[in-house]
Amino acid sequence: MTYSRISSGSMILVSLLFAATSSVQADNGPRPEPVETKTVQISNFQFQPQELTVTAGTTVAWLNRDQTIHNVVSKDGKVASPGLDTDDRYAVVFEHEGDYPYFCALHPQMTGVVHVRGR
Ligand SMILES: [Cu+2]
Repeated sequence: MTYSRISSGSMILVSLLFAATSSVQADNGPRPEPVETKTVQISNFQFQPQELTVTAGTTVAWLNRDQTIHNVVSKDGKVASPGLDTDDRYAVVFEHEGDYPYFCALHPQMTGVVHVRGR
């Protein structure tokens, strides 16, 4: 008796959760975000392009083309790659507008900036 009561209660809870999830999806509607990726090549101890302007929501990927390990870091911690070996890649999604200067901590003269603009 007690067991069957718990069981039916659980069923109702599951149904409510499912209904809530469904209605949230319906409210938002199918709106796939365009996923855009811009690549910054690291080559000859330089970020190329050194200055990059993207739309909010864009993924920026750094790709190390040098035979030297580099990394990509920013003072605000938004960008913080591990050491990138040759052909290693590191990507960050920039959701918010702003200017994001970054550099290579191993070669601090290597600098770059990502400008993120509104959609
Ligand atoms: Cu470097």
